[in-house]
Order: sequence, then structure tokens, then C-alpha cells
Amino acid sequence: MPRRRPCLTLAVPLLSLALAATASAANPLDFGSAIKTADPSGHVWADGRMYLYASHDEECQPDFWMKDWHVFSSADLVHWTDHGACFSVKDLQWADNYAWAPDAAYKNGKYYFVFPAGTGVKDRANPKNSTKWMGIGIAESDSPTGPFKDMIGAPLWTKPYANDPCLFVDDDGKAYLYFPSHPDWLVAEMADDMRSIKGFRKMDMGGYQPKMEGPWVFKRNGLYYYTMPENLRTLSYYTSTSPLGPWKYRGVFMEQENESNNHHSIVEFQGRWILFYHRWLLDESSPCPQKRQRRICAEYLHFNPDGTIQPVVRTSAGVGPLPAK
Ligand code: FUB
Repeated sequence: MPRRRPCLTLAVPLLSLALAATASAANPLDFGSAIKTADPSGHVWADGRMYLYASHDEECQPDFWMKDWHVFSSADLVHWTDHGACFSVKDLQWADNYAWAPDAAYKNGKYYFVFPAGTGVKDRANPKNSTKWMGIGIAESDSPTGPFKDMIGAPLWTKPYANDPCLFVDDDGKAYLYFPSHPDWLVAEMADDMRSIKGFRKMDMGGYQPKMEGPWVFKRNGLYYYTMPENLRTLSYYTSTSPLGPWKYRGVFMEQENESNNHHSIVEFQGRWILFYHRWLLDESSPCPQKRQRRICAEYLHFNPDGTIQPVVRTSAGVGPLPAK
């Protein structure tokens, strides 16, 4: 999967949104520091708070070299608590880099943290010389904010391509792991103890399988939604009456912003549906040649009566404070 080099790319100009101009707005989300975050996975647990599990962009990273994940929580989507690094590649025996897009789930009285991580280096000029590989790991904790502990001391798998896991637990307690895979689109059902997968299952995507990453699955009114950054840029979706498909493509609900990747999650909070995503925003204070940094934003997501998703526009106002219903 081609990846952008954050310090060298963005030849096509990105939107000139200075952080200073959005200082009083709800977007990007204010985590109380200058931390650069991406790949938000939103979950509401039993205490009613919104928890965001995110990857952490380091300053001047050479090629998405990322070392830990943070968890943030909020009772109102405006005031956020940074609970710190809930997990790090330092906690792993089998990886030292590529702490990319994570997800979390609650099952069996435990909180589970699923994540991609890896090692090696990607040689973009001569791919045959690349030593990089990634795996999908699984960790657990008694607390939604961690610290999490690697459950098996090894990745669940390294092939097929292991990145961007989405861990969806259905109402019957079955847990499914979705991830970007080509040419077949696969899903793995987790074993009940969450320590292994039962194998990969190919899904029927209705004949449309574009390039994508970062899938997200949720359920609303008995309908399953499989959403994804199509071509890594726009947000698109499928629906199905089963978590395993067959899926029907329903189109784009958030347009591409320049040549930047996007990564998202969708979750219901206090009766409203929220879309979390990241945006590449200008940060003049950055010491890096690349002044665009990823920051997490949020918007309200609205459904039509037939369950289709209304188009979402990026705003600086975001989601706070919650409007009257
Ligand atoms: O954050 C690293 C990678 O960039 C993620 O895994 C992708 O989804 C993209 O956001």
C-alpha cells in the first residue's frame, strides 16, 4: 500500500487552515497540549464517557514512524482528558515501530486494544530491499484507559497485510476483526477468549472493491455499516443485514480533502451520531520541514429515514457544545 512521506510530499497544496484561526473552535479537538494525533477510534463505555483511542504522530517523523498510542476521554466532546500513552511499542517483544491505527472493544469483562505494529524499514526507491513488516496485536486491560498488556506476545497475524484493524463486537457477543486486504476483502472472527482468530473469511462486497484502508463497522437499527477511506481519501460506505455481508455499496459521505489520507470512526453519543476523523492542518510552529500535521476533528453525522448517510462537511465548529435535540 503506497504511503506518503510526510516530510517530503504534499506537492498539491493542502487547505490553508491555520491552527490559530481555529483556536476558539471545537475542531481540531483540544487535548490540552500540542500533541499530534491521528486515526481516532471512538467508543462509549458503561460510564457514558466518550473514549478516543488514537495513534500519535511524532514531530518530523521520517515515514509514519510512530511509537505509542494515546487514549482521551470526554463527557461532552468539548473538554477532553489525555490519559497518556495507553500502550507503546516498548511494551512489545515483536515490534519497535509503526504504532498505527488502533481500535478497542469491551467483552468478557475486559477492555481489548487491537493495534498494528511492526519493524524494519521500507525502501521506497527499491522496494525489494525493504525489510519492513507489520502484524496485528491484541492487548487487554481492566481499565478503558489501560495500561494494556500484550495478550499473546506475538502478532495475531502478519500476512495478509496487517494494518488498520477494526474490532466490532456484535449484540450476540461475537467479535469480528476487519482490516484492509486486497484483492479479497477479508474479515476474521475472533475466538471467544480473544487470543486468536478463527480464520479469514472472504466477504461479498457486491462487485465493488476499490483501494481503501481504515475500515470501520458499526450497527444502527439492525443494519450493519462498513465505512472506509476509499482510495485512502474520501469516506464511503456499504450496508448489510449481516456483519459478514453480502455488502451493498452506498457511496461517498465525506469528500476528499486535497491529497491527504483520512481515517475515521463513527459512534453514537448521547443520542447523536458522531464522526471522528483526522485532518492535515497547518502548524507554523512545527520545527519540521513539513508544516502540515494530523489533528483529530469531529462532526455530527446524520442519517436519512431509509438509513443512508447524509454528506458530511468539514467544519471548524465541530461538535461542541451539544445542540438541543
Ligand atoms: O497513521 C498511520 C496510517 O495512516 C494509518 O494506519 C492509516 O489509516 C493512515 O491514517
